[in-house]
Amino acid sequence: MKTKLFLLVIGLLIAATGMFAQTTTETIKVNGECSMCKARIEKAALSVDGVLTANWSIDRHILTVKYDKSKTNSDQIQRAIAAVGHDTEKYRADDEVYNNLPSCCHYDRSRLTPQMSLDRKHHH
Ligand SMILES: [Cu+2]
Repeated sequence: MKTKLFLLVIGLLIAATGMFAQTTTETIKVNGECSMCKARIEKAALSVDGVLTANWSIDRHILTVKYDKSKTNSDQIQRAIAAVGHDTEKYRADDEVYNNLPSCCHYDRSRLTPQMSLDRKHHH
């Protein structure tokens, strides 16, 4: 009987831990060109509440983000990045914002063709 209770308590503890620590790591394709882009992309990702780490690879154009699933999601992070001028796999940056980037940051937009435009997507 005692063993059963013990297992129940352990089970509850594991469930409770799972509820609080919902950290996940994800890789997202993000368009960019140089180290300035890297700084801009990572800053935008980290500005999202719940994002713990962000690292964008200049060579691979891949952002690796670690975030708390109970606070944010991939969509929100991609929206924040598109808002500063970088196309992600899901969201296309506003043309005006993109055009205002320094010329060294003008990446080839045909490399990624996100279907959703940022301004047409409403918040949930
Ligand atoms: Cu750049």
